[in-house]
Amino acid sequence: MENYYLAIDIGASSGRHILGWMENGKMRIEEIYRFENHLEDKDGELCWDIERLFAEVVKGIRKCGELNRIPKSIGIDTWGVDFILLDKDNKMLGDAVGYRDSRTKGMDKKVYEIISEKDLYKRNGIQKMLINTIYHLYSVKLNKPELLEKAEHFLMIPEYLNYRLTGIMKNEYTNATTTQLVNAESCDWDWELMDMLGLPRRIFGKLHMPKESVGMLKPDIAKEVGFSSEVVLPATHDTGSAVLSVPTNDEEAIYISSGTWSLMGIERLIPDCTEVSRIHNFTNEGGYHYRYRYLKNIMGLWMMQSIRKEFPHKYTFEELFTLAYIGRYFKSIVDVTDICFLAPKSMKQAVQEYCRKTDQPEPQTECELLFCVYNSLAKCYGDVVNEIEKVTENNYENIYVVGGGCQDRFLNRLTALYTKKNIYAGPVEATAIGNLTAQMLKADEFSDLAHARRVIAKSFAVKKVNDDEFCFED
Ligand code: LFR
Repeated sequence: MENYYLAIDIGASSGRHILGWMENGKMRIEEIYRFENHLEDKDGELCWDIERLFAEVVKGIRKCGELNRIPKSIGIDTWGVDFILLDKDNKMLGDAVGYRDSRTKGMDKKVYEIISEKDLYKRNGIQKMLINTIYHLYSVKLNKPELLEKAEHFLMIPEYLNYRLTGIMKNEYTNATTTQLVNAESCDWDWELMDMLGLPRRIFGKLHMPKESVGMLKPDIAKEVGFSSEVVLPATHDTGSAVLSVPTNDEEAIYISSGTWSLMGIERLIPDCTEVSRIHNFTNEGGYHYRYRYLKNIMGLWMMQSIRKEFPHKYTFEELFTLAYIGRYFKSIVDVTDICFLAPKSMKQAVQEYCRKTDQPEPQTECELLFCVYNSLAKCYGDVVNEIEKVTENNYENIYVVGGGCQDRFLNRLTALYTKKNIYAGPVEATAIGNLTAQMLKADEFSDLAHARRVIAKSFAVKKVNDDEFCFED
């Protein structure tokens, strides 16, 4: 009988339950459940429907019982940054407001009145993004102070789901670093910073590391799903899990975790919180085994997903590639890290407006629009590679694209053109594989991370991007 492990990987647009097990020295995975996710407007705020997400989590777990493949452990990862506050009776305070909500507008200035941007970066090395938890919490403090006054617990999304499954609250390190409230050296909450900002220390719990146990499913949940199992902590930040499964032990490799966001960077053993690093706006997110993800957030496939929603036809990916290829004569470029693309009412209009403001021709057709976004994304990848090489004073030959977005052959081809590196694409389910890997490391299926990565490299398709595809000579 195999030992099964269950990864529950929830992204901004969908969630999935993936069973993993070892077979003849290779990791095998099978998706057993999938569900939709999206932000929705609730009383003027962009929120996650956390009750529905929890119900979906339970439904997917029940599927394991139906299939008679009972997992030895279960791990949940989600996007970072977002949190839930609980009161003294462990009841949720307010809503699960999503990171794209505009409540953080102007909060950077407010925070910098207390601590300068430079000093903040020196402490945690986290890139400045208005989506970071620190700005959301500060907005709650200024605009809904009663919530923070009543709050007894701060849980990030996966931690809240774990709590609902087990009755146990545990904060996890990798996701905590996305709050911008964790000190990069001590790898613990920055209590001094919290005091400065007037955030109550009491709500933040001890930080736990990936591989630690959360607890067993509560009896009522076990009854509902038909079995009991241990919930463990993977890298609960999805990007932490995705990077764990980059299929190489080459310390000199650049990765792109490609999904709703494109997270591009390298793995390092020590953080870089210098002024040079800050100016380039690189982040030092906490990873498995105290590794750091030195990377940049790029708006990623979110722009493509949003544009597709505005098209009157539902094109297949192949059709989209063809349309984009036809538009290759169109040369306007937008900055895909610009905040105007975070949550626009219409992505098409946001792109057009950006071009207008920067005195470039506006894309009119679907072909032009698609190519403009693809081209801009890939150009940004090229720029980020240059920045990584400059800041680290190193050269890199290979880029590993992991996650759902690695299936985008058109983007991969443009990435090769702009970066002039070897591009390797795969695995597609990187985040779930990383989640499973942490669980399997806990269960001693692998001796260490290097062993796990060797197994991942031979278990899943990783394809070198072929230079002959989509000719751009003309
Ligand atoms: C990717 C991701 C990024 C984080 C963004 C917001 O899914 O987790 O790493 O910056 O979502 O949480």
